[in-house]
Amino acid sequence: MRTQVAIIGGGPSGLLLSQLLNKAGIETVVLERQSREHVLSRIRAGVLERGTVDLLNQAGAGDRMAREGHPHHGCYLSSDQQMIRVDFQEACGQTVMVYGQTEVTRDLYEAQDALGATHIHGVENVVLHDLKTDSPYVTWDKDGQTHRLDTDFIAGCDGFHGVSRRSIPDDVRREYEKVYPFGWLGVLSETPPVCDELIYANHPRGFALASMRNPMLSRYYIQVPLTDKVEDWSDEAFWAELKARLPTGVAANLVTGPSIEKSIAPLRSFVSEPLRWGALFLCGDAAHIVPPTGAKGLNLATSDVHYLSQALLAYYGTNDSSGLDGYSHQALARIWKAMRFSWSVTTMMHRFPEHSDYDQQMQRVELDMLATDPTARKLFAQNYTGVPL
Ligand code: RFL
Ligand code: PHB
Repeated sequence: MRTQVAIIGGGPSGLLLSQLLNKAGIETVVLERQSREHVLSRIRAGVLERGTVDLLNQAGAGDRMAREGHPHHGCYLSSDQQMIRVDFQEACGQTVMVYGQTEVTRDLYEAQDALGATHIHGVENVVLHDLKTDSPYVTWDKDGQTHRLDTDFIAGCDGFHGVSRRSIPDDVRREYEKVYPFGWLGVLSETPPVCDELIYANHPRGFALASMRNPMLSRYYIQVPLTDKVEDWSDEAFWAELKARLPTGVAANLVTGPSIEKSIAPLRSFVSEPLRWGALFLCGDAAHIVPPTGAKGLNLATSDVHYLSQALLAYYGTNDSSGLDGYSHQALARIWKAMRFSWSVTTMMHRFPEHSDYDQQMQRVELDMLATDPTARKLFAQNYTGVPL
């Protein structure tokens, strides 16, 4: 079997890349470890930057998002009882789109089906071979047989636990990592959102986030110690803790109900450099992880895909390989900006076990600057809605 671009991983990065390339007549094969149903059952991101929305439209996968997504013109940061609104439109002329990653992924799978793109699910033991030669190939096991795919390039879109990043030799790869001493407990519930915009809450009991998917589907998170297990948290205990962390006036409007999903995600900042090794190019969570506080993970994955798809189009269109040569440098410049923003919002909003009164004062003054200084709000809004591609 032969293709032009082998794509490892059928999450949002892999599907979007495959879609953009197929639309331009470049052949791809997507190899995904899980079933399509499993990929579509993962509840993750909820906030899309303008650039991500544009890219989904360009990929021909934006129609349902235009009908069912919710443009947001601002968000709130709360500091104990104080509500600080950042008006994105006023601060930087941009908006974001609230539309779940699950829906993005579903739309991309449907767009791929319409183009007749090739996806192979249930692959095991994927191995990347001869990456530094002109004839790289991929092997995997399925149904008791080993299969082989010869290819020009390989896109590693297989997330943080995938095989692609680890195929770059240890002495070439440089990793930067910061692990935070807490996680987020997330709950999805079929209840009306407590507020019509997102609220990021800084509270002495810990961080909380009130988010949403649509007018009858809420997504809430609370900061929890890494030692907590999902089983430790009944729905009642979750709602009580969330209420305690939101400003009293907001908490009074909270509608509670049974959770339809509940999970804990640890928080981490991570970058692996370079993004290219011979024929292999890394995109999305395979190369970097941000803590979810800045809503950047999915958006960074799509910006990587934008740069890589442009580079591949130039290569196949006019034999111009400068985009491929510059991919790692170009994508990393944007990745590090999102790393800084995600780290700074995480640091400003959470309770850290080691934080002193001094650190608490630093949080207070940063929030106060956002409340009082239009320049501080502009910088926040520019980063939240996404630095230009
Ligand atoms: P994914 O989504 O992890 O997909 C990788 C795919 O590769 C498959 N795979 C393999 N396939 C073949 N062979 C192997 N050896 C393989 N190993 C793995 C996996 O099964 C999977 O299908 O990575 P991708 O495509 O790069 O997408 C990244 C995003 O999923 C991620 O950055 C976001 O979800 C992060 N994120 C958020 N991002 C935002 O932009 N805005 C948000 O509001 C936001 N909220 C969040 C988030 C992530 C969260 N969690 C759970 C980590 C909220 C949470 C709670
Ligand atoms: C979500 O709705 O899941 C969500 C929204 C904003 C974030 C993180 C997660 O910063």
